[in-house]
Amino acid sequence: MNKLCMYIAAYVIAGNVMPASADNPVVQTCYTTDPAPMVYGDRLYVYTGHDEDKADFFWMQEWRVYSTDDMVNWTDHGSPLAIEDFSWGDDRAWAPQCVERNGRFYLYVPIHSKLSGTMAIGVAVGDSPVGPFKDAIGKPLADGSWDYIDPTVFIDDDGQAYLYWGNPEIYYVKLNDDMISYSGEIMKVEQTVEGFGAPGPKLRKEGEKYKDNYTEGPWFYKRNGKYYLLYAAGGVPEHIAYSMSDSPEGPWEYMGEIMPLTDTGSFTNHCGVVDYKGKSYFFYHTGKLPGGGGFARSVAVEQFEYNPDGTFPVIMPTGKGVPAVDALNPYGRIEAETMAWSQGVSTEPNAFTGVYVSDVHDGDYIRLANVNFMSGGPKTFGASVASALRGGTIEVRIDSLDGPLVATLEVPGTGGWENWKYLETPAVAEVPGLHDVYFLFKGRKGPKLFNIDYWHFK
Ligand code: FUB
Repeated sequence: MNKLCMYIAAYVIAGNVMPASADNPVVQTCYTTDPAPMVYGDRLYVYTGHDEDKADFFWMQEWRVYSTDDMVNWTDHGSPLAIEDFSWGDDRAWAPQCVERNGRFYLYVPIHSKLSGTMAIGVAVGDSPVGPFKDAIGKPLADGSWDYIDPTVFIDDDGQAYLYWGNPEIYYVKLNDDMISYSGEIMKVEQTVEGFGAPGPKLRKEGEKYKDNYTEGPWFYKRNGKYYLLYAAGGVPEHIAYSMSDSPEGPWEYMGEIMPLTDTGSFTNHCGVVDYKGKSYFFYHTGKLPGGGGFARSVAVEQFEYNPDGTFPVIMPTGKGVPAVDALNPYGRIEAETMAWSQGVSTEPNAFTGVYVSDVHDGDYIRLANVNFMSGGPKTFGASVASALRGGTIEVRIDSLDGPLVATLEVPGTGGWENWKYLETPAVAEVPGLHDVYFLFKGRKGPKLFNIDYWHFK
């Protein structure tokens, strides 16, 4: 038994319940959409769109990326790519997907093209999974149709990469090894009742009831020799359905619904699927964050198991989220923008510190899940903070917002919202083992209190 398992066993034997799952939606600091998970190294990254506050359409301006190594605590890496990074694009930063090839990261995105006045597919490249990314070719990879949205990329075992996309038609190309160009024509998939539950949009008969129909948001991959195409289906409101094939270019067989229609508060849905640390995860979006809705969506995740024959079970949206697959070690610098849940706070980027936690007000809090204090518990708690006003207090509590107090850090004014000061305070309680940790922010009611860049238990 390794050390972590021993601690977990001791915790459970002692009669404690493991505080081990995070809630949906995954991100609470802003609206996030169209999740595209990617495993690289020992982390899981999720690329998302970003619904603007109070939007009345998908007026989306940037893409964002989040990562985790335990499935419950997510680090906000900010926006690695935005509309202005494409000289030829001017609006609608819609559903992205990233893939790694030979140590470089290729991010495929739909964006409104100034050149055609319709939607187009762009490709950006970066040297790290969290960017920054830059337009790889200075022009669209595919342009000239309102159908050109929602690219999904997959590199097959023989090295051939495929890019699928489209609404309401389905298109694909074979990408060249450089990942920024393709060979041959853009192919259109023939939609049939057998393949997708209905003929293509132009051939559907008015008034006829079909099994289902492809709408948008394809997610293409291979597992155990079978190819999968998952997609939003049924028109709006959308559910998620899928088709399977023995070949990357079809023919496809319609397999049924994965996430049926339920009242998620969002009339779109958009999925991404990934295996990570031995478990399978289904990412999607809802309108469930406070203030959320059809144009204020949020990424959520469910764990699932494939049926023995490789087909999908039905997956329903939950508010519960997924169990932890690892514990968070708090003895080291942890970015403050790592959280299982938060209330009230936002995040902001800064060229010097990277992303930090901002908009901290009295009563706001951050929760971290499944934090392993190991045998002794911490001796000190410290944080790098900044405040242009009078500051406030960080109360560190475990297991609930009014759980045992571990430390209280007084934050003074530091002379600026980005004048960082590292401050430390002794821990007042021994809290060995696994706990959820709450940072509860207190201070004057009304104004912003302080910003936090990172924290540290010793
Ligand atoms: O986020 C904008 C659009 O909404 C996406 O491209 C579609 O898949 C739908 O989720």
